[in-house]
Amino acid sequence: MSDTTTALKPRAKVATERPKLWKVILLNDDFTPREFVVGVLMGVFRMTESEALGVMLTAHRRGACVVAVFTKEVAEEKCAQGNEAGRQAGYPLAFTTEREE
Ligand code: TYC
Repeated sequence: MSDTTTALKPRAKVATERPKLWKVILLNDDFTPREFVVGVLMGVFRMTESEALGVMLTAHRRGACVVAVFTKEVAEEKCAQGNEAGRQAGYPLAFTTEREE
């Protein structure tokens, strides 16, 4: 019989926190043309035309729509790009960010 003993190494608990994510939200308004919103969604958020149309229509009907979820920095950058595209064209198009629960 062997007298070897197997000692279990105490292992440090590894914290596995989910990285925090931020939603980019598109807000409806009464002035920005629908086609312009679709173009911004395709250009800034790399959506297909039918994806962009769906998001635009949801915002139009319900007041707001979650566009996508990113890390904080990327969400803020995309949000700023979308707002800037509207501003440059003279429309009140508005995106905002919100931390995901
Ligand atoms: N409500 C706008 C219109 O009727 C279109 C629109 C949709 C504007 C979604 C913004 O986030 C928006 N021209």
